[in-house]
Amino acid sequence: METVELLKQRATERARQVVGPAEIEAYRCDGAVCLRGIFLPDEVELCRAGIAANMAAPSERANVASRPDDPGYFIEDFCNWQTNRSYHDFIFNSAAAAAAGLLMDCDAVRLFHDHLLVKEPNTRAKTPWHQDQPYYNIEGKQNCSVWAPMDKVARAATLEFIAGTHAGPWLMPRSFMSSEAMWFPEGSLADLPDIEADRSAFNIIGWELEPGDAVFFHMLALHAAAGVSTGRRRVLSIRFMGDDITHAPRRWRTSPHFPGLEEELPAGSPMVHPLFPVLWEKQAAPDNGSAHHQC
Ligand SMILES: O=C(O)CCC(=O)C(=O)O
Repeated sequence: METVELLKQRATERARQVVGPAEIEAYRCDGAVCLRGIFLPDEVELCRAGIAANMAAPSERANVASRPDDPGYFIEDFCNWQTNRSYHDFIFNSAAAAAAGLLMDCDAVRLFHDHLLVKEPNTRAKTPWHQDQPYYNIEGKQNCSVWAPMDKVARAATLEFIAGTHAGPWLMPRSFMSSEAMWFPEGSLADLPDIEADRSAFNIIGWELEPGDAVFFHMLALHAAAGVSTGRRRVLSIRFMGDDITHAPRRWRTSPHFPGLEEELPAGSPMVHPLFPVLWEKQAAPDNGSAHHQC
């Protein structure tokens, strides 16, 4: 039987093999970095099993993000790690949290939530340009999400980012389907520029991906994805929090929603709560010699 300690040590070793000074620098400067082969083949199988179980019985938080006349289907679901054993083991035992810890340069990594994003073949629905953090109930800069595809993803269908946008400012979150301002009140944050009107004006980055590869990105990095053609595109995103993250209860229903959390974690509290377990802690390690340069 593998002990929790042994699994954690292995995950940290694996993350250290994949995350070096170049990856840390790319994350710091661009707000997104591709980590090739961060997940092992049996972890990909584990995550696929979790997605199959999730799709067979979506939670009451699930949301269809494609229109009824879409030839494909885009479904999202959130916060299932406590009931989905495969998600639990994938999140707790893979190198994802350790890699996020190295990229964020923090002492401890907590789970924020899991987010399923499946586009079935021929899904026309695009994921519009957006930042993630304005939809959430957290403040702080040390944060990281991993977008982990469990199918091959072509460059044309991958998650794209505008390098450097993680430095801010926060931009207006809108509903994907109707573009409504359902979170911050209309006019309270600047709107996004029309990126698709002139893509060449922006430093857009993105990677063709194989199962096992994943993209790690900051929750303020502007990102978007196209629809898909013939293949499925099964993705699990895992959201991580670093040392400086605090609770920011909102007057509106956040996405995802954590009902009743405000009574337990007042505004400004660190996210110390069983809903957000610690997944990784920095061990005393020799300095890898990386220095911070100007981005
Ligand atoms: O998978 C997608 O289409 C969008 C993913 C995304 O926006 C995210 O993981 O934050």
